[in-house]
Amino acid sequence: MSKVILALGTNLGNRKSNLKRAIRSINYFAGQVIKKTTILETKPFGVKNQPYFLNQGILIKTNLPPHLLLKVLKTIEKSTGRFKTFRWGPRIIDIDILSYGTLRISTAKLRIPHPGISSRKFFQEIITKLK
Ligand code: PH2
Ligand code: MG
Ligand code: MG
Repeated sequence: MSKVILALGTNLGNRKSNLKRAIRSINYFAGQVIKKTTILETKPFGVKNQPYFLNQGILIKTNLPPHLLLKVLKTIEKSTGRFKTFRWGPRIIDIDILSYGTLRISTAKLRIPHPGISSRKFFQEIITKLK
């Protein structure tokens, strides 16, 4: 059983309800949600001309190995209504793996810890709050 920190982000549709629905599915299909941060409203980075995001962090316990977890999270993104836009563009829901126990992985599909942690203040806030 591993402890995994996930970051959720949404800036389209009913953002609060997108977070709620995604967290329910994560709890059911990916692993038990044991902690949640408060919801943060954040200025968009990367592509600036888009709606503000709601971001939230959760800590889960999972038995899924990292690549399978990634696959399950992608499926949950789709079932929550995510459709393709563009890199850093607006989205209904984004679920990113920030850390997976003490593991370090670097493959074409998956990097853990998340490579954006050092440049994104809210990722760091999420990690501090969930540790
Ligand atoms: N996600 C992005 C691009 N920009 N900006 C904020 N504030 N929050 C995000 O989660 C975010 C973003 C692509 O993953
Ligand atoms: Mg992201
Ligand atoms: Mg993502």
